Amino acid sequence: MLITTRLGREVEVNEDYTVDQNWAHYTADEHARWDRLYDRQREILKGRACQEFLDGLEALKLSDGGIPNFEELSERLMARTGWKVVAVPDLVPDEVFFDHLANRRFPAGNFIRREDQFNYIQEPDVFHDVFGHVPMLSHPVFADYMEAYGKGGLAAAGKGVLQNLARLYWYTVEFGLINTPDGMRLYGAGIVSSPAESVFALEDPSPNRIHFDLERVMCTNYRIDDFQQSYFVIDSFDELLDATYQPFGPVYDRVRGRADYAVDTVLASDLLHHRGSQAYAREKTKA
Ligand code: HBI
Ligand code: FE
Repeated sequence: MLITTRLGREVEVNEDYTVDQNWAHYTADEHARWDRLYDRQREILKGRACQEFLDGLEALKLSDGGIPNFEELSERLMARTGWKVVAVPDLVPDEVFFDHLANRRFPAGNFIRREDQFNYIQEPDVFHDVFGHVPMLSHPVFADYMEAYGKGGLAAAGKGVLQNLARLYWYTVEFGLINTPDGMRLYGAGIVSSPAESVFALEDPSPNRIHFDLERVMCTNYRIDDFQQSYFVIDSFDELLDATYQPFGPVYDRVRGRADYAVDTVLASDLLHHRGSQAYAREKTKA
């Protein structure tokens, strides 16, 4: 079928919104841009990203030179956790997205940001999707968590709780932090693919760092326009998977229709790792 992407491109896609990655079509400039994005981010992530992420990056050979070929990447990933990477031209509809995850397929954008978007792009391009998301999919427990999330999404359809589920994804898969014996580390794809947020999320006194709690997260608003004002911290990936291994039906019943927490709220019941000064967000509002 023919769809129009949010950037106004008309693209022919399969029923499940996938396309051919068309690896031969990347220009030398585009491959070189991947390499520069990779090198910069790899340096920033030393001592900041969790070991599971860094191990995935090595194991999947995402630094082989140029934009990874999804077929070769999928072979390596498949051997580890049974996941594969499929190409999509844009964000896909929620149900389609959930169906891919529930079947251990990660939909990754096949285009790379332009040079003038080197530091920031709102759309998920191949660098965010592959560098940011795919390394964690080589970790068996995280791989199961992503499948469980997809299944939870399919079960959420028509129940009025999609927003709650989207927040879970946001505060874990995209912006999650993890405690390790060496200190707090990053695992969220939105953070590890952003040079500025990699430093901010971990080191800035501004944001709250609150221990992960499934229902708390599902009721908390998030920012799409700037750094988060609260991050949620897990102790282990088992903690994350355990939280999603209960039937989501009763969880949905408890969170449906509940009032939202603001992005900077701290509750008496929160297990706080760091109470944010919110100085950064306040400065931004003044400006
Ligand atoms: N599509 N390609 C793509 N990537 C995403 O991260 C994505 C999506 N569609 C929907 C979606 N994310 C979220 O709205 C869900 O997690 C709720
Ligand atoms: Fe993402």
